[in-house]
Amino acid sequence: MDGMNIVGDLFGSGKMFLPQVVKSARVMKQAVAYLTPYMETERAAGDRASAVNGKILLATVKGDVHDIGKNIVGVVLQCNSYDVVDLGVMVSADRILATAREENVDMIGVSGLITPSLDEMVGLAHEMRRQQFNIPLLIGGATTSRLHTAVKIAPNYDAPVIHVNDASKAVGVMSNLLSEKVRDEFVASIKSEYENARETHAGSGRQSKRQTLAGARANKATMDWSDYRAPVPSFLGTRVFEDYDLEELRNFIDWTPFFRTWELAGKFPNILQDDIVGEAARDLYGDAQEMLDWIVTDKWLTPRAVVGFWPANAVGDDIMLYRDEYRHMPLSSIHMLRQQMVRGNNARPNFGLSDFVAPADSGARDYFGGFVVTAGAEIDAIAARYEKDNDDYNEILVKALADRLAEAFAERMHQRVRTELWGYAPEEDLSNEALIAGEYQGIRPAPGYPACPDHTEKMTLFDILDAEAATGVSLTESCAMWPPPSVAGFYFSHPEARYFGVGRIERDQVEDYARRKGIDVETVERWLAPNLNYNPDDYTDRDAAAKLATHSHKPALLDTSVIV
Ligand code: B1M
Repeated sequence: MDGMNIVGDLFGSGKMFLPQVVKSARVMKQAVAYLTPYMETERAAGDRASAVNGKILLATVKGDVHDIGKNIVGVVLQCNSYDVVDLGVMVSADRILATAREENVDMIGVSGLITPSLDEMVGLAHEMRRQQFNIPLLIGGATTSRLHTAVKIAPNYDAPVIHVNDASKAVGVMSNLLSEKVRDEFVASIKSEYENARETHAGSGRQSKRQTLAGARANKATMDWSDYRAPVPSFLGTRVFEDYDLEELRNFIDWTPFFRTWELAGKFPNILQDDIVGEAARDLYGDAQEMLDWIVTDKWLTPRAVVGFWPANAVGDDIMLYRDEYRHMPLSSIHMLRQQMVRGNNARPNFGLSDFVAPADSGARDYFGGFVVTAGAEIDAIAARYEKDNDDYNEILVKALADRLAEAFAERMHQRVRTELWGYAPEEDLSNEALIAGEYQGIRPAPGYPACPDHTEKMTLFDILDAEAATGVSLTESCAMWPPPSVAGFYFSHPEARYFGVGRIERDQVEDYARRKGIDVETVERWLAPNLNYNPDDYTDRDAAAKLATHSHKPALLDTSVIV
């Protein structure tokens, strides 16, 4: 424990790096596991007081499957002598709160990486107030933010609600909250900081000026469809790829994000020679290569994919997929969003992904593709074995490698799509670096990413690919994918297709989008919360009904759900 305190201090002061901390924690955890029966006997005999600083419950919220960040936080806290009750992933508010009572924890820390998790956190705070809890609630995970915590979560609960940016901050926050000496001052300063954040946010009104949806559509990106004709893919419908060769996928790994997961900043391969993190990066890379050898040689994982192509045309902002080349029978509609930012004198277009598919009235026969890939469902059992052995280091390592293989699989399948399966770039011959830099024709945006931030479009994609039956990947209620090392996305072939961020959108687009999808405005607002350029609370039901009534007379609005 004394040794771990030194490790914790060195990590806090930037003299030790995460992989070294997690490895040290492994030694401590395994030693503690050995000593626990003796310590419990001593404790029962009243010989020894508990050496624990405090107790926290950690969980990834309902519907979300990401846990590497949460696990790292857990290890760092344990290194600093905090007791951690980790409930794992996809944990409901009810279970979190029941366990918090049972375990008598000092605080709760929740993690989430996708937009729907933000709403779960708001619900949890609300429920904590209703059930009269008074322990602090800590919020973490990519997509959470100090601002969202201050504006949306904290007002629902009376005890402290604090955003924790990364693992290195978690210890400070927890120790401040548990210290009789500094607690009140710390809580007051967070309270006033969040109050200020709320005021600034409320005062800022609209984040920035947006144009109407009609204006944005008038400024869409236009392609010359007589110039580019996508070739007919080598098959229409779906194709399943079972038990994909791991050795082949290994060559497509992008290593830079792997080091970011371990909080080592720098680009691969230069990071291996970095003056500051080089040594830690080299050790980690060596361990990763050794584990990859085992994964490949002993076939620890069974990667599976499904890829599909359909005849398609853009219909307004949506992409209509047809059952066959006659294009009379729609199969489904993929709903897309459009940028509404004001771009000076409209010198740059307001992009929507449908701009990259030939419009139905262009006379061009276009195609559209979709995919789901997974590195393998076995990851859960492999990680559980390491967890049982108190080996957080290898548990995190194997999960991070499975994530890399999932992304490598998406990269490799995309390459095969361009050169062979769709075959619109048969001559392409690019190095892995060029692939990572995206130096090829076409794009593969994924639902949830900035160009198509609505996670629910995965439901349509899964449906048309019959993805669960084909790959074993399923969607949670928040549209996260299980198993976690999985990626789902769309293929666009047009040479001018490019990535962009939809950014913030206005109420007129949300209403239009809700109508196209055949769902209510409030549901769209929940799924697209970070993209709204307005506060949904400012719209009463009556306003919304009135607006809908006005809009429904506008012929420019398109209702593809009726066509489908
Ligand atoms: Co994806 N992904 N991803 N992804 N991915 C994000 C999260 C995203 C933000 C990228 C983006 O759009 N810019 C985006 C979510 C957008 C949104 O919803 N708002 C996204 C998406 C959309 C997706 C998919 C849905 C894409 C698709 O296929 N359609 C898909 C979903 C996967 C699934 O559902 N199973 C997907 C897939 C993947 C990969 C498999 C390729 C891969 C691994 C995912 C995984 O974790 N299993 C991946 C990755 C690597 C990322 C990014 C690039 C990095 C995530 C990560 O591992 N970070 C991420 C973008 C980003 O974060 N910049 C992104 C490292 C990790 C250690 O950090 O978990 O944040 P993190 O934890 C930190 C802190 O947040 C904090 O401390 C930790 C350590 O410092 N913290 C806490 C976390 N929990 C805490 C709890 C606390 C305190 C602090 O309590 C006390």
